[in-house]
Amino acid sequence: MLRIIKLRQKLAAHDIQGILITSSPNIFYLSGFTGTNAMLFITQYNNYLLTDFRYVEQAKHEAPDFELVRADKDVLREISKLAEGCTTIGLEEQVISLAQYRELEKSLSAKVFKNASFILQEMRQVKDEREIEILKQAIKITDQAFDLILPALKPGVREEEISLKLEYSLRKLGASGKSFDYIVASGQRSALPHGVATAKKIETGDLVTLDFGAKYQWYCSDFTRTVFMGKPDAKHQEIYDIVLRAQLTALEAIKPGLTGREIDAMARDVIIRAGYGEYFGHGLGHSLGLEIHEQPSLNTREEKVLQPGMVITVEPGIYLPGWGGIRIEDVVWVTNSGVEVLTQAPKQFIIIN
Ligand SMILES: [Mn+2]
Repeated sequence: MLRIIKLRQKLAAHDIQGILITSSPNIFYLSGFTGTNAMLFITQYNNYLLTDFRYVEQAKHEAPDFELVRADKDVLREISKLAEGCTTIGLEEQVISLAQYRELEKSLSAKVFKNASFILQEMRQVKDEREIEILKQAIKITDQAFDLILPALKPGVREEEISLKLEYSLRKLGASGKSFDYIVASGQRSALPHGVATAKKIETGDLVTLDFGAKYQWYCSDFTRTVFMGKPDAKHQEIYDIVLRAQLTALEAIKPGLTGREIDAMARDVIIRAGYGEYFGHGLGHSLGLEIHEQPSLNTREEKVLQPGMVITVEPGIYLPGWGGIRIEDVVWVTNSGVEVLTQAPKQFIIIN
């Protein structure tokens, strides 16, 4: 209920009398409901959860703070009844489709619609104690899965097989699924920052970037390491060291009060000074929680200020087309004075012979 109270304060501050929540992560965040078909409608006085016959019992159990409205067919007609006293209705602009919006305009023709996506985004930025505990566990099992995968990395093994084994390990360790399509990018493919696993076989002399994460109790973890198959040359080690230095620089610098842009610049500066600035083409990191990418980010444009309780990735990389790429990603928890690095996996250049 604490979340509902906070939400109501924000609705009042933005002169919104009712908010319609349609995205699954926000529905879960506010109500605890995990089914696939529901909407929430929340006013200053009532919380409604609208769902169909299939989910009635589940909703009673998972969302006891909500008044259940069974709507098998015309959900919007039900909402228009609930919204009678509201003049302005908040919508999640980022997730509502044009078709849904047109329907809403028809059913709620006298209402003013306001974007309210940012309200939930803001609320979810700072994690509470329970969320931190779940994220820590999600990260712990990801560390363990990395340990377990190292013996499977051998010349001749397909990237897809590694991806499957990672997912299997994570699920054995308690994950309910994967937090995104795993990146297993070997050889020249490691220069693709989002090189999802393919049928390519891992070969001696390859850099192999593994980027994966668990979905655990609805929360996401995210993790990246690049390892080497065989005997790395001086350049492999040089690039690895630069990426690591950039990452450590950011980990030491992060604290509440700095903007995402300022943190990004500190890590980026290390890579620029080493002469590889143009090969680090993405942002330094992103928050995560119920979704793999949340607000705020660490990148060249982010003006949002870090606050205690945020959980964010730090993942610099250097990608040289035709040669390969290296990325190192940890998840950190912003504390009152700095950070706690939640990822425990080793960070030295792992060489597999
Ligand atoms: Mn990431």
